[in-house]
Amino acid sequence: MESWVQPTVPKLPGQGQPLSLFDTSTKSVRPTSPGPVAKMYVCGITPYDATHMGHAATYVAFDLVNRYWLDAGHEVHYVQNVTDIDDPLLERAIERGEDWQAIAQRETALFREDMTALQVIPPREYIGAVEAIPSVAEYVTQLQANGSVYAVDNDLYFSVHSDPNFGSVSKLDEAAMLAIFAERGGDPDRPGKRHPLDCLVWQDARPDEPAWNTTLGHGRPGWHIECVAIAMDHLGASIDLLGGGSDLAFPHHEMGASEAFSLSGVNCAQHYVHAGMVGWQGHKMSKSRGNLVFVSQQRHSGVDPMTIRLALLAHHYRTDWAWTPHGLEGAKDRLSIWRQAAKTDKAPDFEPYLDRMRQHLANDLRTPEVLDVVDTWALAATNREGDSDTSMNLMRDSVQALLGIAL
Ligand code: 5CA
Ligand code: ZN
Repeated sequence: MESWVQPTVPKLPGQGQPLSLFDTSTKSVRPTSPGPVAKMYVCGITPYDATHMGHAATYVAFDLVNRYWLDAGHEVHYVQNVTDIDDPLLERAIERGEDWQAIAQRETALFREDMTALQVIPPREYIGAVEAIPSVAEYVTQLQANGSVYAVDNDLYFSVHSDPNFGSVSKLDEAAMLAIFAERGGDPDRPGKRHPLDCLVWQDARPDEPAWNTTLGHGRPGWHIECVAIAMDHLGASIDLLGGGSDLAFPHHEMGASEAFSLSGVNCAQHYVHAGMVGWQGHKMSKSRGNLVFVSQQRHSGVDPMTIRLALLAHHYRTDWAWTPHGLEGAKDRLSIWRQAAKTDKAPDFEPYLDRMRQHLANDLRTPEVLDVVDTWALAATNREGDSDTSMNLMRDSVQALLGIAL
């Protein structure tokens, strides 16, 4: 699938400490240790509705990882999927009386526009679930061969307890897993399953639903194996970071990690990183609940995308927080102060501020503190404290390279 437009990322002098991130599987902040090529897979959208602020916050969080690794001199191999066939998309198509493919194409196009406007660096490979179907069929065949897959009617299930480490990503106990499995696409009560948590890897064709001919027969992939197949095809068996919002830790990344382990015998990711949930009007923003603030809606009503990005960056990526008009106003003021400050002719040397920006980013992406650092510089520049007129360029470049804020 076509990705989107690459933003300008200036090269900065020097570099910071290695990036440390909170890893869900160890519940600790640990240094990342990529090789020359950092490998990152972030779960993409299910394109049945427009990009909301929760999606934007999650993709901006991983964009900061991308930018920090680039700043540290790594090449970043970033892969993302689009779940362009799944139940929610088909349900929406029926509800609206629209073709499911038309919805997927339209919403994916809008997502690309939103990501471009928000200066999110595009993935090198942007892969649709539909494109990955032949590959999914091959991986499912491998899972069948090693005995971790069984049939219920003509559907195929992955036996989660074939992996002795099942549960090690989300660290939830079985009762907690059972409680949320059904809410997040699982079918714990289906008769014929060997264990309620076993997950679908291949669904036999249903009447009136799209299906594809593969070596497994006529059908379509389960959700988790889609991401496993795309990640393994493009990044190999072991990656530096598997990411998404916290609602993906279980079941999606838990199941995916087990399927991947069953296929390769190695842990699929060094870090499992999850962004907090953004809410609106008292609840997690979700397409199913319909309480959404869309990026495109804000853009079309004249909000500068850089204001949106700054509003997102004002929250630490790992906390749950609520979108508010007040937060957007604050970001607008901050952006205008930074833009003003960057036009002055006397300011403190930015280099020590760049060091501090990097220190806070390296410590689990502490963006509220990073914004404070830039605020402090901007205040001094506005008061014409200091005597450097070259710092303005370094400030602009730093803010653009590390935060994705073009002034
Ligand atoms: N296609 C799957 C992943 S393979 C999916 O979860 N799609 S999604 O459209 O529902 O979500 C896309 C990404 O946005 C996921 O990483 C999800 O965790 C994240 N996300 C969804 N809602 C929110 C929210 N309210 N706040 C923060 N992130 C969210
Ligand atoms: Zn995924």
